[in-house]
Amino acid sequence: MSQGAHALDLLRDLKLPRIVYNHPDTGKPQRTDVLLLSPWLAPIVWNDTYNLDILNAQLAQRKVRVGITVFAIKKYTVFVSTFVDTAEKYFMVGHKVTYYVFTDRVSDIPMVELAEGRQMVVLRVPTYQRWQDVTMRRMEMLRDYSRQRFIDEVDYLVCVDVDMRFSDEVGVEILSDLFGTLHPGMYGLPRESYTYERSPQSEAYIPLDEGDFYYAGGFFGGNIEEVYKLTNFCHNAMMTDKAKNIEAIWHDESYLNKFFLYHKPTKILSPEYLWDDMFGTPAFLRRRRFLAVRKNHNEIRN
Ligand code: UD2
Repeated sequence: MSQGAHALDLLRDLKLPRIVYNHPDTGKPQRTDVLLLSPWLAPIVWNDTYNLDILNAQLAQRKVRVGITVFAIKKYTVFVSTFVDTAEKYFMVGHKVTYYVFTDRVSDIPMVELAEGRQMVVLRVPTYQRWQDVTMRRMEMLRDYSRQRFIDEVDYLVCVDVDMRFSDEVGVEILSDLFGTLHPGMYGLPRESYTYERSPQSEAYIPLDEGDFYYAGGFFGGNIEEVYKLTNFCHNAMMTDKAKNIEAIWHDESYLNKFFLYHKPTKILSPEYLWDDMFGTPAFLRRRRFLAVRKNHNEIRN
């Protein structure tokens, strides 16, 4: 039997359970204080705009497998235990999750007890002297591992910074073919003030009259094909610039913003999904789900 026929056979036994919830009101938008849809009809995910029970039931039916990647290179291994401990509490609870921890210091990665259906894979990778290269080379490694490994192991990848902690639910509402996250520091600002790369010589260049949102480098993802396209684009653009001795202003984040401008994400996460308490707690922010951990940049990067 072909693989395709076998996959269809499995669907014969599909059960559609009854779920009871409030009737959606067609005359009443879920929220009026924030943008809920991009001009290309990608949902922007905010609290009080979705029903997680419905989404959980839908994705559990598909037995979705989620990979979450973090890089803990050099001293950043200190962030791993808080990251994983808090993810166990809040990230994709009840679903199949694989943590992929990329590191140059395998023996420094703590063993954390994980819930059923969850596992951790530690991947030894090279390091770079400059912190800028450490953060930028993530794109190359994510691309290569997507092809070698992730494509066979998971349905979606969530690629995040490690110096973070979960402090509230981050569930399957984030999943989509390709998703990015609104940067908390640029939220609500006019496009001209976004810190895109403004030099036309760079592959990351975005002119002043273009740009939808400013996306954060620390939280993006999608299915493996889309993450492959994204990381491949960013890595190649960085290499082209490097050959000309150019480095974009915000490193990988600048190239990510260029990619998203012309390959629009199919879902956008609100700043609830990447917040830093130094930006306060504005009224539109009903939940703070994933928070930056305080760090001394000089001390930790050197
Ligand atoms: C922002 C972005 C980050 C990246 C960077 C580029 C957010 C929250 N963060 O973070 O994603 O685009 O700008 O300038 O949007 N790392 C190591 N070891 C090192 C240095 C870095 O493992 O020695 C890894 C680690 O996973 C870290 C990530 O690289 O979380 C980004 O580095 P950062 O957090 O120091 O950069 P930051 O805070 O400027």
